[in-house]
Amino acid sequence: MKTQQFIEIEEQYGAHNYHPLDVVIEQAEGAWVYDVDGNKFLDCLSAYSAVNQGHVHPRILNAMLEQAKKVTLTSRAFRNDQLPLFYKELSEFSGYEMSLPMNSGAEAVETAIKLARKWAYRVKGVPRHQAEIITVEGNFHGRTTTIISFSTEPLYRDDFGPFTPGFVTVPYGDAEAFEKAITPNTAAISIEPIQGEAGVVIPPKGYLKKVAEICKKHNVLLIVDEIQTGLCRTGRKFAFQHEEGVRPDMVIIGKALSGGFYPISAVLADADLMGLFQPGEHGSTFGGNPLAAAIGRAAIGVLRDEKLDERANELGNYFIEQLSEVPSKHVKEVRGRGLLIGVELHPAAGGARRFCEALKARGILAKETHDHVIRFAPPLVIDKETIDWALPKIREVLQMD
Ligand code: IF1
Repeated sequence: MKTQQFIEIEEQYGAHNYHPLDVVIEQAEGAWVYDVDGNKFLDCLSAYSAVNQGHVHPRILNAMLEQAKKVTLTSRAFRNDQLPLFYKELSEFSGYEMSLPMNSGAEAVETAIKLARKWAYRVKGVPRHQAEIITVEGNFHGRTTTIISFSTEPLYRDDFGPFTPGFVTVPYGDAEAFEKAITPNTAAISIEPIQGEAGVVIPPKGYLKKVAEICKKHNVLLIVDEIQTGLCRTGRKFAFQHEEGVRPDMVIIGKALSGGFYPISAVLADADLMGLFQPGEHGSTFGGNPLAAAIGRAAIGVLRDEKLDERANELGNYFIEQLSEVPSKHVKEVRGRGLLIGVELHPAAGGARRFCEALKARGILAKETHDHVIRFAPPLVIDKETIDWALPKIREVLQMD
């Protein structure tokens, strides 16, 4: 079967909740993907940063296959021999004392919300069911009904109410507005250190540090969503580490926690906070299963042993610098940290989608975000030669009429 046939079947039988580029991928390795017509593409999306370790990383694949032969699912009614080692690995990697494993990113966000609320009632003394969580404009934390309740994107939200109460929105990048919004009932603020979906939006320098200080001062928890920015993507293990002295109370991770093999997410926190969860209060059939734990251990091992943070930092600086030097009437701004890069186009450019189509025709898969931004986020195992292969093609596309 060829591309067009696959697309027809998909359109007929599948829900139309996406508008993908018309490329049907059947295989992948490292930074490269291959379609059903025999074309090869450089992946500049990395499944939204889920394959930081590169597609089908052999070490993670091996861990998955070996574990799948032994035991895949026990439920948390019984213990398994992989989860303890996964916890330990996560703690050593992150510097947080404990973690709670879930599956999708959205579930981990829900977990953090529940933990923040419990902390508000049991520790801070907020009257029951009055806890507020402050969120920011342009946020993206997932698709559940509670999470879309504090989305500011009409497309994600408007047809799906009624909404979960208990959320307040302030502008992103404005620490003062955050401080003003704090009430005695405020449990937490939740932020992405860089807003991915909003178009690789980097807040002003010092913002996160300021927010962290305000949190301390007012006894409010700082929750950082590192689902997209964490696990080496931005040139640090976590993007919050770009500012010195910031240590969030909770860090949410997902995506690359499995290197793309399996949905694995987690909330990281110290024992005084994570210890608030009591048996029965939270859980998931698949969360922390032995297959996930074995995959997660290998995925973390790859990030650490291949020093993918350093690699993302070096190659990201190079890629951003090179992109910044492209003379193009369409480009408004090139911005990024590590290998999370956004090229924002002027509105007159006619939208980023046609540029992504043109990149695809030249063997590069990138995805527009919010109409005017092209996102470049290749797997972190990409090398300089491959970036140098892509640059002339990107240049050509940015210089189209
Ligand atoms: C889709 C976007 C990216 C996330 C942050 C939580 C989640 C995500 C910071 C939820 C997920 C994904 C979801 C995916 C596309 C993608 C995305 F454009 F939609 F916003 F990456 F930029 N926090 N982001 O970025 O994690 O439940 O999906 O595992 O198609 O919705 P999830």
